[in-house]
Amino acid sequence: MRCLVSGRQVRTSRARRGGRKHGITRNRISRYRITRTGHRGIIVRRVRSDHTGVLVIIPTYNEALTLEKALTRLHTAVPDAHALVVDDGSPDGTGELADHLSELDSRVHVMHRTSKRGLGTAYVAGFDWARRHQYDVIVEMDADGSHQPEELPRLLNALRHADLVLGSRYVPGGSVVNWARHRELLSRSANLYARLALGIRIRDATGGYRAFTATALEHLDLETIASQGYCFQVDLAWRAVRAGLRVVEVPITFVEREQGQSKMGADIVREALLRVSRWGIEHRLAQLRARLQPLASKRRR
Ligand SMILES: Nc1nc2c(ncn2[C@@H]2O[C@H](COP(=O)(O)OP(=O)(O)OP(=O)(O)O)[C@@H](O)[C@H]2O)c(=O)[nH]1
Ligand SMILES: [Mg+2]
Repeated sequence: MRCLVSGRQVRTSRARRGGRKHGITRNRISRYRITRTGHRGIIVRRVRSDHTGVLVIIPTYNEALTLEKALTRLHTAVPDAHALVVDDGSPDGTGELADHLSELDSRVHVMHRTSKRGLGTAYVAGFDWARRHQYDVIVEMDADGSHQPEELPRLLNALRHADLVLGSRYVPGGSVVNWARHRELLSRSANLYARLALGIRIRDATGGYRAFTATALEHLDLETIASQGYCFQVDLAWRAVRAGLRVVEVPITFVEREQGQSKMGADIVREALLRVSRWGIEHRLAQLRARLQPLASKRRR
């Protein structure tokens, strides 16, 4: 496995792997009850028991057909993981379904927001919840089955030697199943553009199957994130690289959703294009300034 910041090979020796499951400390927290915050109409339902260290955040909008299966698969693959469903008032009843599943399973938590406000803001709200409840590892995962929970143990294993692990469709061993050609082309082009504009080596910066250490998230300045759609993923990866975090990619098989509808739209593509272009220009200008500065000070002397 290669670290994308230093370019160094990351060691995963048996000796270093031994010990704790997933290399994660088990944090215990006190119980808490239904919390209602007036802030943006967010309601967090109760948690009934102490938890272990992994929280999988699952943002949902109209995923009633797929959510239950995703949670069942998650808990079969990683029984100790907790899940936080962040639902944006889905008209199809996803939020109510999530509440029901949470009643049945103490590992499932639900955050309700009153309206659809984008993937990025859903994750930022989830990250904040994870921080307040002291989870050690935070995972991003879609509800539509595209991100296979069976691959999560590999991501968690890789996190033993990284700050951020990106599930990657575009490194050797990674793949995409059943995607329409135009979707794959769009995704590959977006990644190529991000790589060139930002000068990063990440092959799949737009993917949304990831694992962070809690400490890594603290370095990402989450309160300043304005990205709403899927460029949020590029934003986070870019921030991680600039913060000098150890970012690694592990191959995943991304499977096109079989049920429900995609929320991908032209506005999301436009936002990504504009923001990545702006970050790229700012980055190149900063590089240029850094190169010119020694010349300018030499001339002054
Ligand atoms: N809370 C919340 N979740 C969202 C929002 N938009 C998308 N999601 C969820 O984010 C995840 C990814 O969205 P998808 O529509 O599957 O987008 P995608 O995976 O890029 O596109 P497809 O490959 O076409 O499925 C899913 O679990 C969605 O339900 C939103 O505005 N708010
Ligand atoms: Mg999807």
